[in-house]
Amino acid sequence: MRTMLQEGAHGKWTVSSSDESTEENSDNEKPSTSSLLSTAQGKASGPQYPCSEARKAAHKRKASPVKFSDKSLAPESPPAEKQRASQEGLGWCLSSSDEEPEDREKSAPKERVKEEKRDDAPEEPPQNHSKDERSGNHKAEDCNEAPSEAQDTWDLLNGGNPFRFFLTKVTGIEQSYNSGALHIKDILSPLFGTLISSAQFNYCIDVEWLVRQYPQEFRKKPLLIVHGEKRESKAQLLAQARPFENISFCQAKLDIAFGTHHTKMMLLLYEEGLRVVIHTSNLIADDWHQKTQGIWLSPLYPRLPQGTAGSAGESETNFKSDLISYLMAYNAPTLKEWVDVIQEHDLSETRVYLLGSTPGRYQGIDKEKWGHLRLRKLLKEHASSVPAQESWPVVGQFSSIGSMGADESKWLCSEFQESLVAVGSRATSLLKCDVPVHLVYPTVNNVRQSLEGYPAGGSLPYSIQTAQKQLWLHTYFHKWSAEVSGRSHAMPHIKTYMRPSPDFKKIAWFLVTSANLSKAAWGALEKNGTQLMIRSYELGVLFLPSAFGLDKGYFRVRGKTLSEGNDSATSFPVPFDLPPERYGSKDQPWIWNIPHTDAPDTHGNMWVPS
Ligand code: TGM
Repeated sequence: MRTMLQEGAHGKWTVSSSDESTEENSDNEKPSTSSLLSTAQGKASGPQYPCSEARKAAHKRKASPVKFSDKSLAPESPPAEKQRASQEGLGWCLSSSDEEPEDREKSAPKERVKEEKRDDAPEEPPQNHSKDERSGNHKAEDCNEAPSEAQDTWDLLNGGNPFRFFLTKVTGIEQSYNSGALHIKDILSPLFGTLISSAQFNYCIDVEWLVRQYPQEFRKKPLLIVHGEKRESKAQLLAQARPFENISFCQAKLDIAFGTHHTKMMLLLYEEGLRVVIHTSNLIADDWHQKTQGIWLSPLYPRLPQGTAGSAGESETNFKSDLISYLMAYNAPTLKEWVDVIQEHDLSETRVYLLGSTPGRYQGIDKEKWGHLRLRKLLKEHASSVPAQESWPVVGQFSSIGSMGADESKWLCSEFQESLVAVGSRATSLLKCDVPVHLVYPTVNNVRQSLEGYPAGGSLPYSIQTAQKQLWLHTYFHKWSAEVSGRSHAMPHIKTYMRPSPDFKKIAWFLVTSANLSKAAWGALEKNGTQLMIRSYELGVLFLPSAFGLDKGYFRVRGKTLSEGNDSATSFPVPFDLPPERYGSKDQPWIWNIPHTDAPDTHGNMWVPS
C-alpha cells in the first residue's frame, strides 16, 4: 500500500492510496445506511436521516465528544499559543452541553449553563446574550408570534426589501443581526399564507423534524418531498414518512454517476396564491441553527383569472417559463402537477433570473440551458457593461469542492472563469486568470472558532483525497469573515458568486445558489467544447441591476448600517466581508477527514472524524 506524506498545504497528514476513490468521485460518499437502520434514536452511530459521511462524523462527535482535556488522546501537550486558544474556546461556548436543537424544542426550557466571561477572551467572540435565548428556542409557541413580531415579519417581507434576499436566523449572535433573518418556521408561518399544499426539494431531510416546522394547522396538508436518494437510503427516507399519510415522494432521476440532488426549493400553494422559496439549507435542525444560509423569497404570486393562457403572468426575467423548464427536466408526473399550478399563477413581479443545473449531456441550443453556460448567456444578454468592467474580479464562495483537475487551466480558469467574466455583447479579450479570482472557503481556524466548533466541519465535506490532488487551488483561497452580517462565527453553507469592482464597493451581479465549486454542479465541457455534461441538480437565483431598475450597471455593496448612498433600494446586502482576506501562511482549508487534536474548539472538543 502506497502511503503519501503531505506537508505544507495540509500540514503533515498521511493518506493511504487504498482510501482514495477514482477521479471525480472522491467526495461522493454514498450514505451507507446499514449503520443507521439499527439504532434507536440515532444518537450512538448516526442520524436517522440519510446524509454524507462528513455529516455523520459531525453527528457522532456531537453525541460522543472527544474532550480536549482527554489527554490520553492528545499526542502531546499543546504549545502555549494553542493553550490560549483552548481557554478562549471555553470562554465563549454557548453551553457545555451540546443539545440537538430539536431536543431543546421538546423539553421544557432548561437553564442555560452560563460560562464565566474571561479576561483573555478573543477580540470578537460569538455573543452569548441572554436576550438571545428566545431566538434560539424555537418552540411551538413561536408560531403564535406577538403582534409586534408579526408586524416585523410583515415589514420584512413587504417593506423596503426589493431583493427579497435573506439569511437564516443564527442562535447565539447579537439579536440585531437576526432582525432581517428567517427561521424555517417563519417561512412556513400562516403570516406568509394559508397553506393548501407544498413541495420541498432538498438533499438531506429529517422528515419528523420537517413536519414539526409546519404550523400545527398545516401539518396534514399534502407535502411532496423531491429527493435524489436510491436503494437503502431511499428506503430509510420513505420509512421516516410512514406515520404521515399526507407525505408523498418524487425521486429525481440521477442517471449520471456521482450526481446529487442538491437543489433546495419550496413551492408553497396558498389559498391566497403561490410562493417559491429558493435557499441553501438542508431540511435538518442543524442547518437552521448556527450556519450562514441564504434564502430568496418570491413575492406572493396571485392566481391568474380562470381561463388565462399558461404563458400569461411571465416576468421580464422569464422566471415562470424557466421554472417550468426546470421542473419538466425531472420528467416526473408529480412535478407536472406543480407545473400546472405554476401556470395558473402570475409570476410577473419576479425580478430575479433562475439559474439551474439538471443532470445530462447537452449540445446545440440546449448547451446554454443549465450550469455555467447558462450563467454566461444571462450575463451576455443582461449585464450592461460598465467601463473597464472586463478587469473586475470574480468572487466565488462555497461549502464544498470537487476535483478541478491537475491545474487551473483544466476547468477553473478556462471554461468556468470565462462564464463568470462574461459581459454584454463584447468579446472578452483578457487572458486566462488575468481577472483576479477570489475563492472564499473556511480555514481550520474558522471552523474551530465557530459557534458549532469542529462539528460545523461536517457540512464542509471537502475531503483530503480531493484536496491533495489540487494544492494549486488553495492559492486562490480566502478566509470566511462576516462582520458585516454578524456571522463570522456562523459557518457558511450558503454558496454565492459575484462580480465586484476592484475597490469592492460595487457589484455587477450576485448569485445565491446550491452549487458548490464543482464540475458536477456547474458542468464541464466535453467533445471539443460541443457538449456540456452536468451530474447534479442545482438551483439558484441571479440578481442583475437592470431587473431592479438600476441603470448604472451595478449594485452598491451595502455596509454594516444603512446610510446615505447605502439605502435598501440600491445597495445589495452581500453576506460576508469584502474584500475577502487571503489565507495566511499558516492557514489551511477545512478538510473534513483530517483530525484536529492539537487545539480545542469552542466547546472544548477535538475533531476525530472516525
Ligand atoms: C458531493 C461534487 C463536491 C455524495 C454524497 C454525499 C453539500 C448539501 C451538500 C450535499 C452534498 C455535498 C457531496 C460532492 C460532489 C463536488 C461535493 C456527495 C455528499 C455537499 C453542500 N457533497 N457528492 N456529497 O448540503 O446539500 O461535495 O452543500 O455542501
